[in-house]
Amino acid sequence: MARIARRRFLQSSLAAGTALSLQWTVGTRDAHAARGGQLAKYLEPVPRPGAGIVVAAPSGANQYSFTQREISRRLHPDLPPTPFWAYDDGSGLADQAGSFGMAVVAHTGIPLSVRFTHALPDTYPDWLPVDTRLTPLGNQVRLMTHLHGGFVAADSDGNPAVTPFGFGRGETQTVLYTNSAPQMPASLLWFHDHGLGTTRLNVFAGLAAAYIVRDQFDTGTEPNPIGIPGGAYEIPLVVQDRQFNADGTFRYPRSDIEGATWIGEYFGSVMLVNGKVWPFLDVEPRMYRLRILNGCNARILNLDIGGVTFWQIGAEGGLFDVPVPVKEMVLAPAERADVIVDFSKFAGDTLVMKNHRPPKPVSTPGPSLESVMQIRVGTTATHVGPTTIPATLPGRKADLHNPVVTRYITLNEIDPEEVEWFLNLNGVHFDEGPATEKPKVSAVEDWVYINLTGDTHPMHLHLVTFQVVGRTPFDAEAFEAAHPGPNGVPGGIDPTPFATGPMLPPAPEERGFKDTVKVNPGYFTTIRAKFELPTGVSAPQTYVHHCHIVEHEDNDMMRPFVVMP
Ligand SMILES: [Cu+2]
Repeated sequence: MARIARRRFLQSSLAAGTALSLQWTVGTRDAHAARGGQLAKYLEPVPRPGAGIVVAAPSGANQYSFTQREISRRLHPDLPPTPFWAYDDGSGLADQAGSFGMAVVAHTGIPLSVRFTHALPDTYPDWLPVDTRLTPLGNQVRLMTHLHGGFVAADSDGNPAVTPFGFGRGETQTVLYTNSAPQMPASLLWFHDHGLGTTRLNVFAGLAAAYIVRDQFDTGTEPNPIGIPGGAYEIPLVVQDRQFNADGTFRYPRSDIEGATWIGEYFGSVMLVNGKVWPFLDVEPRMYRLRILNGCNARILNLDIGGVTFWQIGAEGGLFDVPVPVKEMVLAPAERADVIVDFSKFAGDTLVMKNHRPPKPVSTPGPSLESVMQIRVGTTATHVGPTTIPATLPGRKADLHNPVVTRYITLNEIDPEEVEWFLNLNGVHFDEGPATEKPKVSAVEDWVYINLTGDTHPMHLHLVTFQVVGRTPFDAEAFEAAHPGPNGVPGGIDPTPFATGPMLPPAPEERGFKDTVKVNPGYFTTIRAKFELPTGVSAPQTYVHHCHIVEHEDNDMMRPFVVMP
C-alpha cells in the first residue's frame, strides 16, 4: 500500500509541536527525576587536549591503533560515573576526564594508517535502545569508523554502502587517511562511528573524537605565520546535549509509538562541553582561538558569549581567505566554526556561553537548552599573543566554476508519528536500488537539495568539501502536488518553476569550503563540488551523502553516490 507523504509544516505548528514534544516531556520529567535538570552548573573545568582530552599517541611511524571499548567517568560531581564507549589509543585513557576524550593531530601531506579494533560487547546494553528494523544484524554491536571530512578511498571511508555490516567484536577496521592537499588542509575534522542503522546510538554512546590537521602555517603553536592564537590559547569545544538516568547512565528515550523504538530526534536536557556537564573555562584577558564542533545528535546550536564578536577564520573545509565577523553562530550537527574571540576587554569578568533558538529560516523541534558553559576571564595575560585580527588568511574562498551536471535531490518525511515513520532522499530508502548520483571523476557538479519537510536538515557529503551556492525560496506544497510519489517526491526534478523569489546568497560565514550544509525548509539549497579522488585511487568508488541529524541518517535519509570513471 502506498504511503502518503506528509510534511510537518503542512500540519498546524501546534499539532506538530505537540507530537514532537510528547516524547520530550517524558524525557525531561525523567531527566529531572534523575537530577539532570537540577545539576549545578559550572563546577568543573572544560577538559582540554593534554588536560582531560588524550592527544592520541601513534603506535608506529604515521600509524595509530585504536580499540573501541567501554570506560566510565564522572561527568559531573553529583552524578555517579557514566559508562560510555571510547577510542583507546593504547594509553588506557587514564588521562581522559569526560565522555569526549580523544584528539588525533595530523599534518597535511602525511598519510596516516589507522586501525580500529572492536572490543565492545557483542550486543547492545539496555541504555542503547536498538530498533532492529533498521539494522542488518539485529542488536549486534557492529562498528565502523568514518573520518568526517576525510578525502579517502571508499574502502577507507567507513561507509555503509561499502561495508553494510560494519565490523563485529574482535574485528579490526584498517584505513588510510590521505591528509592530502588541497582537499584536507589545516582544519578540524572528527572521526565517529557510522554503523548502519545505529550511528545515532554509537555516536551517542561516545564514539566520536577530534582529528586536527596542521600545516606549515597553522602550526598550533604561538607565534605562527598566520598571527592567530595557538598553544594553550587554542581550544577545541565539542558541544553535545544529553539526558541522564539516576544511575548515571546516559538516557536515550524509546519511541512511545507501538512497534517502534527509533525516535525522530534526540534532544538532551543538559549540555556537555568536551564531555563534561556544564563546565567552566578559565581564560586570560587576551585573544583565543576556539574551534567549535556541534557534536549533538540533532540539536542545532545558536551560540553567543554575551554579544562578543566571533571572528570566524574557517569552517569544515579549513581556513578562509579573510576573517568574517559573526554575531549569531548557528551550527547544525557536524558543522564546525574556527573563531577568534578577544577577551582582553573582559578582564575579571564572568561570561556565559549561551545557546539560543536558531533564527528563521532555520527550523528545529528542539526544546530550549540555554546554558552551555561559563567563561571566567582572569586579570592577567601571561603571554600577550596576537592583538589584532589578521587582515588575510592562508585559506580558501570556495569558488568553483562550470558545473557540468545539476542534480536534484529531494528530502522527504513520511508518516511522521506513525510506526512507519521514516525520512528519505529522492523518495527511496538507503538501499532501495542502485545509486542515482554518479558524478564523473573530477567533474564539478551542482547538487540541489529540495527540502519538502518542515525542519532544517544538515546535509553531509563524504569525500568532498563543497561551495554553498545559495538558497532559493519555493512553493514546496505546489511542487509536491505536481510530482507526487509513494514515498514523497522522487529525485531528478527541477524545482525552479516553483521558485517564489531569487536565490539568496550564502551567509558570510559560508564563504569557505564546507562538508555539511543547512538545508532549510521552504527553500532549495544549491551546493557545488568537484568530485576528485585521491591519488592512486581509481573510479568507480562508492560513498554516501546523508542528513547529519543522526536519527534521520539511521532511518533513512541517506543514499549512496558513485564517483565514475
Ligand atoms: Cu535530517
